[in-house]
Amino acid sequence: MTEENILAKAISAVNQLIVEKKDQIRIVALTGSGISKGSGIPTFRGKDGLWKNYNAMELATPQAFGRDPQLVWEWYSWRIGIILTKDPNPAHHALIKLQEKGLLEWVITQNVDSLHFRAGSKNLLEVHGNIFRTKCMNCGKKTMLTEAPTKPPLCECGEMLRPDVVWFGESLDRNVLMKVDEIIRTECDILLVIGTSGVVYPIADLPYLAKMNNVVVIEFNVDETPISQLADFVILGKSEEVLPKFVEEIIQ
Ligand code: BJW
Ligand code: ZN
Repeated sequence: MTEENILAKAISAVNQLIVEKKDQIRIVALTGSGISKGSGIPTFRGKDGLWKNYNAMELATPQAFGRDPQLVWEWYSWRIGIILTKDPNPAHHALIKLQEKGLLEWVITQNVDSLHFRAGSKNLLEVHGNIFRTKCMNCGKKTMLTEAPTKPPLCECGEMLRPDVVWFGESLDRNVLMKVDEIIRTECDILLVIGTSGVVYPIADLPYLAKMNNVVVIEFNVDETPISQLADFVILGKSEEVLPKFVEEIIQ
């Protein structure tokens, strides 16, 4: 089947559900770094991914920060600098159109780049944190950055601040995890899985949880992933190109 046919089939399945449920359809988007690729922000894995040139374990773990906070901050400052020059792309905006039509219940994002927020997403869960937020290692105070720090920033209490993101080996916020679990089990008819490799747990479990709860799973990615095997539809293509087409056909 061609990509156009798969897209058409997914659109027709969603429209049929909308008719059956009399517009009470609840769509949830689960996004990863691929949705921001079209904005010019690198993904993590793959040939142009961040982990191609940087070792995840030397940068995205609490141990790495403990060993060399200067190095870790340099990496985050570099990324903040890139993100500050980028804007939400048509995929982020397509989700806003779904939201405005009352069809999109939640956006669950693994991204830390704030692009969903900047696009105008309302019910947004940033499950891996936010690169612009810092957290004090001592008093826990959280602060927002407006520019890339040139050296490791300090809290008013004198202790070093860290990026308020979730590193490998750290638990995601318990309340957020309980919320995403509840959303998938009780507030979701259709899950759009957009631009994630689906290999980082516990979030990688969500499409499986969705399937167990009879949710229709539609994947948008440039490549197949482990999620493709369970997805009802796999739409291959750049999310910034394909998602707007999909949404246009759903909301008309
Ligand atoms: C496009 C596109 C375009 C490109 N259009 N698509 C169970 C089993 C095995 C391991 C574990 C497990 N439970 C926990 C673990 C350990 C670990 C883990 O999952 N490891 C695996 C890698 C094996 N998980 C954790 O440590 C988590 N904590 C936890 O579970 O605590 C309890 C615990 C601890 C220890 C042991 C056991 C339990 C925390 C995970 C935190 C992840 N943090 C990061 C960094 C965040 C901060 C930062 O940004 O610096 O989060 S890592 C990185 O990966 C980042 C992302 O959010 C996350 C997911 O990546 P994502 O978004 O999917 O990006 P990519 O690059 O992987 O994929 C991009 C996709 O886009 C690709 O598919 C492309 O094809 C596609 N694409 N262009 C559409 N234009
Ligand atoms: Zn402090």
